[in-house]
Amino acid sequence: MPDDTALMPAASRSVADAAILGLTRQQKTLPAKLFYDEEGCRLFRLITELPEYYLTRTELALLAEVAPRVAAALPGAAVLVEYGASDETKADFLLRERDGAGGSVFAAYVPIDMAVAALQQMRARLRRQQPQLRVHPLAADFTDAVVLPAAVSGLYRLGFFPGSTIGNLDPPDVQGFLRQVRDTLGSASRFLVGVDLRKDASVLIPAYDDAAGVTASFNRNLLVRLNREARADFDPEGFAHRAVWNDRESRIEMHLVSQRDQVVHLAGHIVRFVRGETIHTENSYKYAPERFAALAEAAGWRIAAMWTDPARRFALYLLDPAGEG
Ligand code: AVJ
Repeated sequence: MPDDTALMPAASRSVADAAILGLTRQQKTLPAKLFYDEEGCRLFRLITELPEYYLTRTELALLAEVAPRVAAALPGAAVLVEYGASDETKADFLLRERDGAGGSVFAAYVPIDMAVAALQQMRARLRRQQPQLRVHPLAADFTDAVVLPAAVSGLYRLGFFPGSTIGNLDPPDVQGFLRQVRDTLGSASRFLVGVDLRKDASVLIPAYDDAAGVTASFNRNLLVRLNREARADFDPEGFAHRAVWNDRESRIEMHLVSQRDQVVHLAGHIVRFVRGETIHTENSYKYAPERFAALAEAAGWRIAAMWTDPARRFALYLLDPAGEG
């Protein structure tokens, strides 16, 4: 049985420290990973069901098609290592794959996430539903260097990074992350990555500024969280949600726009806003296929396959370590 010490969060800078760092810069920022407290996770799940948010449903349809092919091409008993795994919905497409003899393709699953409670619930569910599967959760930021549990060392490794979460990283960080995954997974591995593709702003903007206002609540929830966890006194309604397409950087930016001159206190600091000033809360990069391929190749991977939907909105990349068969 995996032990619970593996679920203790790695030492990380506190929420308040991260917020102060971002809010004292010229362009105020907050790190996107702060979105995902319990309420933020709930709001994000609602986002994935919005008519305008094409990403999740497009990726799920692709996964249904691609999972059997990816599983069939694995050379033997494997472990699935998922980066940023707050639930097993997507991994399940792979974990349920069976080999010719009816045995499961995956002997083990290593979900990596900062949400400890979510990891524990996932492990409990999987124990009931797939008792033969060994689940070794790792409580960590997916960008941290992780050490795979010794218990999976003999298995072929399939890395999995769905959801276009990779779009939250700036391109230099993407390269560093891909290289680190290459080092963690080693040469007996493959890496399946979900990437949202560059497309017209008329499709992108509504996906990040939906008619029902769920994304606006998701964005403002950052302030609610800071009020609770960082001794702040934001008036969330004093900030408007804004989504902008930055074509030069090929990214959607989310901002919170101060609706008036105002002063906010946070963990003993004073933060001043003028009317119209913004807090930059998220980048969501959208990749041209050749651009993503270039980043992956520069990080020691080779494109083994790429699948996309008919409208070419979203892509799944299967990467092989460069320089091996
Ligand atoms: C979870 C990072 C993939 O960028 O589309 C959704 C987060 N932000 N709506 C994305 C998000 C606003 C999402 N990722």
